Amino acid sequence: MAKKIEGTPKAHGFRMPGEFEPHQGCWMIWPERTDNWRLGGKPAQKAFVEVAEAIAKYEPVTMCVSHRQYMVARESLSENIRVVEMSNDDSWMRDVGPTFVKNNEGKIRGVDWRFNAWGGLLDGLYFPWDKDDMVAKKVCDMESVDYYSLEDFVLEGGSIHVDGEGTCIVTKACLLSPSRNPDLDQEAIEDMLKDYLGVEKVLWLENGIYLDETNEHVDNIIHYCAPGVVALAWTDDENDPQYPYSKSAYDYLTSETDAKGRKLKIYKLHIPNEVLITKEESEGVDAVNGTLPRNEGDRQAASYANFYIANGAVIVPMFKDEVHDAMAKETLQEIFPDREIVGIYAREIILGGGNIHCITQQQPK
Ligand code: KQY
Repeated sequence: MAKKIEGTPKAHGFRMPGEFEPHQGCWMIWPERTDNWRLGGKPAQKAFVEVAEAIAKYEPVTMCVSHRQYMVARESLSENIRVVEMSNDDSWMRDVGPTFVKNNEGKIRGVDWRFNAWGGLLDGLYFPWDKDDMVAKKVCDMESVDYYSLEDFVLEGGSIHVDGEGTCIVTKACLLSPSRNPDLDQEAIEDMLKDYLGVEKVLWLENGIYLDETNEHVDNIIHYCAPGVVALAWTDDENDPQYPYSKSAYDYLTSETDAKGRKLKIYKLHIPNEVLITKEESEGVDAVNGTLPRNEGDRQAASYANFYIANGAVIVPMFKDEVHDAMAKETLQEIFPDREIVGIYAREIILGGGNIHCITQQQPK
């Protein structure tokens, strides 16, 4: 069993590695909520299988799944994917899983943040979320990875991006939202990030992706690809509501330096054409009181920045938008010349409110 540790990762010499550093493996959770995933979760399950199989070619994958769906997941996934039973409220491992930190001797520990379903009773996306809030601890237990537990500090893994060399990027829209840590101001939140991620500098974007239901997680608008290198969701269309969000992020980042004093190299990842929920898709989702409705015509927060960096590959969402899909792959190949760029059609994942980065969590080597 893993031990709960007092103190902070920073004080103990631990830091969160960049996602581009070597992985031990990847964690995911099987989707089944019928008030979030249409048609009983079946189309989403197919997409999750494709993501898991793609990643499993490059690193070990563990799929966590409820008792109810255990056999379905086991039968749907290849033998080399480990399937373990784990209670959950939904399938966003990035947000409910542990944030792994590492020291200079290569020792790994976990950080178990408080999870409140992206906003608790104020603007959270479902209730209850107690099973989700246990996932990080259970993952650490399974791996015998000791962990820091923050009972009073709410944070999701999708709301942070690090370079592994002292810099973290976040959005004010999410981290300063009154539904996360209303008693802490920006400085106090920044101190928590420094202590628990082992960083020295926090870069604060104003916004994320337009209409992102997580209060605009940073992992949907930007991705750290290497120290000093980021990929930013972008549009040239000044009439698109995303334009001011991306422009302000670009202007801010070009005027800033990272923790090591470097200017950032910013690659633009043009967002896809609008992804709107169809009538059929809307009708496939069960209406439940207290859960965000999925209405016909609603714009989805679709972005290519929501990719996963695996050992030797980048797994990127595709939207059947010939031009922008191809541009995204080309840009990513330029950024990652030594990794294979694997596109997965991800409409069924974005219909649930997130994308490939949101449903995965890397465990560093
Ligand atoms: O994008 C994420 N990190 C999570 C999205 C949650 C959506 C729930 N409907």
